[in-house]
Parts: sequence; C-alpha cells; structure tokens
Amino acid sequence: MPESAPKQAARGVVTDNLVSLQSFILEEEARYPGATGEFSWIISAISLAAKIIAYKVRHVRLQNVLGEQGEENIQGESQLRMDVIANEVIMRVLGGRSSIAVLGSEEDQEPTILRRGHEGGKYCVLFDPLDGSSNLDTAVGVGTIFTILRNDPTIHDAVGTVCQPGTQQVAAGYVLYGSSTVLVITTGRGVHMFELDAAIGSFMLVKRDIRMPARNKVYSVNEAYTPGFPAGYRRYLEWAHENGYSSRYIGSMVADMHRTLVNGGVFLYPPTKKHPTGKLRLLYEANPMSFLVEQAGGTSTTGTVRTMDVKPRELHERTPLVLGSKDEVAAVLAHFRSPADAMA
Ligand code: AHM
Ligand code: MG
Repeated sequence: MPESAPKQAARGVVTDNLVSLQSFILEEEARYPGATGEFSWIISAISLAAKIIAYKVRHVRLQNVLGEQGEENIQGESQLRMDVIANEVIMRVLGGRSSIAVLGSEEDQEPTILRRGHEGGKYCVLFDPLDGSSNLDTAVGVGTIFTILRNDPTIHDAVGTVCQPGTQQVAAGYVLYGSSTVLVITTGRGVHMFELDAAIGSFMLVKRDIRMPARNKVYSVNEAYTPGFPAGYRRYLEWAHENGYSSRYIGSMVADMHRTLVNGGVFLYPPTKKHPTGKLRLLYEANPMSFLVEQAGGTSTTGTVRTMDVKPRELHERTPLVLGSKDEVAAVLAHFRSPADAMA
C-alpha cells in the first residue's frame, strides 16, 4: 500500500509544491532584511558547477577523462584528470561571481584572492572538487564538498582569511554523484536535500530538514588500519564487534557521509601510522561535514575536541574525525580513557 501523504510529510518527504534549489535559497535569503542576493548567486554557481561535473563523472570513459594527469597536488598525491577538470570547472564558474573574495581548493597549494573587501568580496569558498576520485574507474559514487565563509576585509593574507574555525561557516554542503546526483546543504537552519533532475537541469527539493537518528549500530571506518589506530579506537571496535554492530565503508567520504546522515551511524577516520594527524582535511572536508551533521542533530569530534572549534593554521591542515549520530559518537568517545587514547 502506498504511504499516505501525512506519513510522508512526517518523514520529511516533500509532498507539496515543487521547489528548486534556486527558489529555496532565494526564500531563505528573503528572511534577512537587507539581503542583497549575492549569497544566492554563489549557490547558483555551485549548482551550475555540480551539473557540469555530474555530466563529466557520468561519462568518464566515453569522454576519455579517466587516469592520471601526470602531476602531484600539494598533498603529494598524484592528480587524476578528473580532479583537474572538476577543479577548473569550479574555479571558472565561481571566479565569475562578484561577491567572492577568496577561493581555496584541495587541488591548489594556496588560496586564490579574486577581489578584496572594498571591491565587493564578501565571501570565501573552500572546496574539495572531487572527493574520492580514485573510485571513478570503478563507477563508485564520488562527491564535491564546499563551505562558504565570510571575508574579513581587515585580514589581508589569503591563508589568514580562510583559516576560520568551522563555527564561522555561513553555509556548507556536498554534491554526491551516486546512483542519483544529490546536493545536501545547510545555511545554519537545518539540512536540506535536493536531487538533480537532469532532464530539466535543476536540483529539486526532495527532503527538508533532515534529522539523523540518534542511534544506528553501524560504523564506517577503514578497518584494515586497526593495528595502527590509537588505543581508544581499537577498544571501541572490539566493543562494537561484541555488540551487534554492522560495518559499511565505501572509501568515498561523501558517499559514506551521505549514508550516515540519512540512516544514522558513525563515520571515523582516526589517526593512522601513515597519517598520524588523520587523513581528512579540516577546512574543506571535516568542517563542512561537521556543520551538516550538527545541523541534523548529530555530533562531530576530532577525538579530543569539537571539530568546528579547532582554529585552523593552514589551508590543507588534516584532522582525525569521528562524526555521526549523537549516541554513536558518544559510544566511541566512551572508550577513550585519556586524551592519549585518541592520538597516534
Ligand atoms: P581524497 O580527497 O584524496 O579523494 O581522499 C579522501 C578520501 C575520502 O573520500 C575517503 O573517506 C578516504 O579518502 C578514504 O581513505 P582510505 O582509502 O585510506 O580509507
Ligand atoms: Mg578529498
């Protein structure tokens, strides 16, 4: 029997009018008297870039864009052709928006200053253009992660400008190029999901105000690294094994986080032997995901402090990360007896 409209509404499924991302953001902005519409221009640029990247990702073999670019990025990782293409698409689309002061990308060593505060640069956008790109040749879901910060006109250097704690994010989100293309966003008033309708070329609202379940016995971690995890994480995993937990790990953070956000559970990337301070990047991976998770009722920690309270020192800083359903994150932390248990 099909589910009734009130039941669907109770689950947050939109049953009323069709709403595009554009009109949703305009509606949000209209709540703030004096809003200039500049913010909605940035979101529209992100959605345009996402549509272009989605098209490329869906035709990687036909368009012959798989494989390595032959260069290394700042992280010392070899760049794939699609990393470079996705980065260029975002830089070109966002570069044309007159309110953006600084752009920072996982693929570029330094943030790019586009315009100063007195030239109208109100916002900074940081992004990971194509997270999980090493999964592209096996057609696994990949994603784009972004965060929007205010530009402080009194700070002149680009790195100093973008090194803001996660609590100062104005908006954050991701696009998952999965079996469907979804864009999930928060502007600090809940988390909302849009699905790309490629035929009409719009991201359409499909779920308003996503709330994560407080509990779900699922953990998501690269368990092969367990021997190198700090003691607290090893104890947690032993406990989870004995307590009926399930494991899900795609190895593409956006896909793993999307599942965690929708179904609940916990995602972990602890310190490892190879990455003693964690692998994931604080500014454009951990912080945007943490903002979304907190807005959906979950929690995010580095193992020692709230992720969004960390004051960053550099654009590509890494952090250990534990985030997801409130009770599941608490269950991880309950196995840390001292701060040393969380560190490599
Ligand atoms: P990337 O930004 O270079 O693509 O790396 C980040 C990815 C995440 O998507 C994923 O969670 C993680 O790396 C997987 O790492 P591992 O293969 O060590 O489990
Ligand atoms: Mg990444």
